[in-house]
Amino acid sequence: SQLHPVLDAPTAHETEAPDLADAVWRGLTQSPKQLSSRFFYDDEGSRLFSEIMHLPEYYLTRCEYEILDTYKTDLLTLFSADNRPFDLVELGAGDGLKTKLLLNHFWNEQANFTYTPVDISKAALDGLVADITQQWPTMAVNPQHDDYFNTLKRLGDRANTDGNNTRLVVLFLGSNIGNFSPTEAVDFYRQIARHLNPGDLVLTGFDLQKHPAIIHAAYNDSQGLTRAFNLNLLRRLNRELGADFDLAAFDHYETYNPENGEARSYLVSEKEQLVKLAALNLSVQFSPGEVIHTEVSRKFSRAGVEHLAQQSGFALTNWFTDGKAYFADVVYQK
Ligand code: AVJ
Repeated sequence: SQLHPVLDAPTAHETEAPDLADAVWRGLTQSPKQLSSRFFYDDEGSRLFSEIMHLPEYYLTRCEYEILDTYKTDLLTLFSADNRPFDLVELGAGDGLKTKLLLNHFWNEQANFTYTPVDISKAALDGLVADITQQWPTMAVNPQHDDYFNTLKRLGDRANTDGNNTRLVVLFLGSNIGNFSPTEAVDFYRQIARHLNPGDLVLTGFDLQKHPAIIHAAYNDSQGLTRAFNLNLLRRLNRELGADFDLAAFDHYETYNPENGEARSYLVSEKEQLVKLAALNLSVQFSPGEVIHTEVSRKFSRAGVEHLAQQSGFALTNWFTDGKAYFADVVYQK
């Protein structure tokens, strides 16, 4: 599809992602305070998220697993259309739980493909690659320890130099897209689109709008894992920025607004307190009940998913859902 020429200008995401120190400085000196959810995923955060995926309340992973299992044959037909080899480029691969289901099917069908998992957690990526080489010693795997935006640059380079026939299939599963604002999502997909060739595909997992209580419970689990995941961000700042956050003096709080589909996570200061961040030479005052906003997990309508495709230069070709229609895995074609 054709993109508007203005989109060829570099965008904010193609410059270096701001490092932790800069982002934390800005986030904690503004009002209301905020920290980006992309800082959740240190090694401990990635481990906690793997546990969250097994929670009874966290339906997202099970629903997506069901979809991929049900439609794996259809997906292989789409990915390998015209007998072209394909490269599965997975953004934010994590522990690859759901992807292994696809890899297993593609391998058994003797599909001609390579797997390129991308993750910012070295531990998660190493674990995934170890698993895969153990299970399929001769599978072509090219792990990329990097963030999405750097990887997108490389995707672009490959698209420009590749003389071969390989179809790029970008996987962005698990409703990771939900962490982006609507504007960021369009920007992100436009960047992907710019680097892809006609016939290349993107498979995205979208968590869908449903009864608000079901969504709220997924981010407010009874075992307190989501709470630990949220608070781990403060532990990371203590370690990496010499901060002295008292983890017992902050609480986890979740809201879901069914009018706009936004689940929002906060850390709440339990009392009046002063927190020092030595590496930033910064002291931050908290009033009782004051919050740090840490995450948005956006829930989509079908119209929203269609709109994103239109806005970013893709055609929506397939819409796969689980039996309860809680979640959708959607194919966009360039
Ligand atoms: C990995 C971003 C999809 O938003 O559902 C899980 C992260 N946060 N519980 C989500 C998360 C709290 C998750 N994503």
